[in-house]
Amino acid sequence: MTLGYTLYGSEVSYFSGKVRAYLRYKRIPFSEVLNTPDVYRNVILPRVGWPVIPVVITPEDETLQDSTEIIDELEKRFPAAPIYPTGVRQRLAALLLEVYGDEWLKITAMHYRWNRNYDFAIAEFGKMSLPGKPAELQREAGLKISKPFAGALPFLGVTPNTEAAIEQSYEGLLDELDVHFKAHEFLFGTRPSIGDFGLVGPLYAHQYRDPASGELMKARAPHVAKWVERMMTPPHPKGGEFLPRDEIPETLIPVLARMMREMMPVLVDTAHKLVHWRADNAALESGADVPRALGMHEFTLGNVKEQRAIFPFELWMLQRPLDFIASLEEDDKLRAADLLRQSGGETLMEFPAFPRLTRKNFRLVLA
Ligand SMILES: N[C@@H](CCC(=O)N[C@@H](CS)C(=O)NCC(=O)O)C(=O)O
Repeated sequence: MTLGYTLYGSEVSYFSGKVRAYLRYKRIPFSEVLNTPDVYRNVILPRVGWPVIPVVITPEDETLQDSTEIIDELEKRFPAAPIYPTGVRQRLAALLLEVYGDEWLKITAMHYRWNRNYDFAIAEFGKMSLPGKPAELQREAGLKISKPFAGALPFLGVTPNTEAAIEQSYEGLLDELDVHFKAHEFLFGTRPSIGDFGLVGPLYAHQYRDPASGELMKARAPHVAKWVERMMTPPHPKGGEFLPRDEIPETLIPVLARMMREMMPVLVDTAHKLVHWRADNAALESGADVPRALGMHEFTLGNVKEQRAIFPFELWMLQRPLDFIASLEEDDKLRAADLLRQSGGETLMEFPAFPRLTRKNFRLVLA
């Protein structure tokens, strides 16, 4: 018998860290089960249809998948200490930073894991695959099951051409966040928000726990490392407050500006590509599967250009802040626009239209 909720995931996994941190902050009773091959075969594939973590099973035996859907469902069931700020600017910034953490920092996380922490990562994947078996066997298994992950690097635009730009961008982000977390416990005060949970995905498993990355974080940005520790071991679960008067600390503007500069051109181009794909597939109806990738496009990071895959899933995530902006009344919309202008994100006020996306049976589909 398990108590409460079951989280299927692992310490090495990006989105498991996001959900684990959330469950701990909300003091939701859960047990965590490692995603061994048996678990994929007996639990995840039959319930979800494809191999992915994290998966949460509720006490009523319902299956939840995708960290965002898990968190939103649990927010309904455990409404005390909401992690969505009510202030317009804080809420918008939190939703945006969730998108940035979930979708863009994958590039950073995957680069550091597979180019800077390779042996550790293989050993960890091996332990997951063959728990308790000799290291040599685990290494073999680790090499095998890590292939799709390590092999994803070029699709994320991680190539020898972009490595230096990725590290420069990440170090810049660390510096910016370090200034912020020197003064604030979390992004918007003493309570973590959905933005904090989005950022801790990459910043815990890959960038704190993987040893070479952890050394870099602790040496260069000790306040970020302390924030990761607060996220994973909440100092006041179900407590803390968002800053009064919907304040956005000045120290977050450079972080939002970095997101807008790096990620926004990719999101805009992804929207155009999805419009074209929809036109080319005019016969498809609502509920039709949307491909995981729509070919490749060029992106720019720092001074370099590279190719990466076009991921429509990123627009499903972007719908969240876009829907929020669209829901605002005039005065609030002006406040949101003002924050976006300060961060170089005006594009979001007039983001190009694209076919609406939703999820059905744990898959991305046309709405
Ligand atoms: N957007 C999903 C992504 C889940 C995800 O990418 N999980 C990774 C491990 S952290 C995985 O299992 N990937 C396998 C795959 O994507 O094929 C979430 O928020 O949960």
